[in-house]
Parts: sequence; structure tokens; C-alpha cells
Amino acid sequence: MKAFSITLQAAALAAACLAGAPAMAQHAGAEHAQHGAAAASAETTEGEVKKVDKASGKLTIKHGELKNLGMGAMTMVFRAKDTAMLDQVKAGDKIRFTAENVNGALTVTTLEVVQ
Ligand SMILES: [Cu+2]
Repeated sequence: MKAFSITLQAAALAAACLAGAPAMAQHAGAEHAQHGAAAASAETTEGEVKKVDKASGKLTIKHGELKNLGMGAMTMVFRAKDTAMLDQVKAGDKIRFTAENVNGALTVTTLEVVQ
């Protein structure tokens, strides 16, 4: 009976590890994208600027799907890679941008206002 319950625990542990695997794979992918060669392959995504916070170097974007981050459409805060980006946009602007996971911070790495 004791051996049986230990086997169950081992199985539960294995299941937990498997459940964690896709998230780890995603992180590896995002980190890989930071290496120069793969960075260019990050697709641009359409978004709408909701808020620009120059003091904290962040901007809120209502964005479409971000395949490279495994993210669906949502409104969220991103860090700006370059604070100069924050001078290029204002709330209400339609943009095309690329976002990457830079050291754990979701960061807008390129940004272009759509006319
Ligand atoms: Cu998002």
C-alpha cells in the first residue's frame, strides 16, 4: 500500500513537470529571440497606444496577437527599449511594433506610427 502511494506521488510529480514544460519552452524561445540573428524574425504587430508614461519609460498598448511571446490580443503595459520611443507616440496613435522578452521585461523593441 505504501509503495503504491509513492508511485502515485511520482506520477503526480512527473505530470507537474510536463505541465511546466510548455512555459519553459516559451521562455527559451523568447530568450533565443534576443540573440541578434533571430531578433529580425520577430513579427510586427498592430496596436493602439492607450497611455504613455515617460516618467517610468513605459507605454500601455492594446495589441493584437504576439506570436513570438505566445500572447493573444490584450491591453497591457510594455517597457520601451528606448525612451526616445515615448516621444514618437501619444495616446490614441495606431502603431506597428515588435515586442520581446528582455531579461524578463516585456519590451517594445521597434515601433512605428501607422498613418
Ligand atoms: Cu499582452
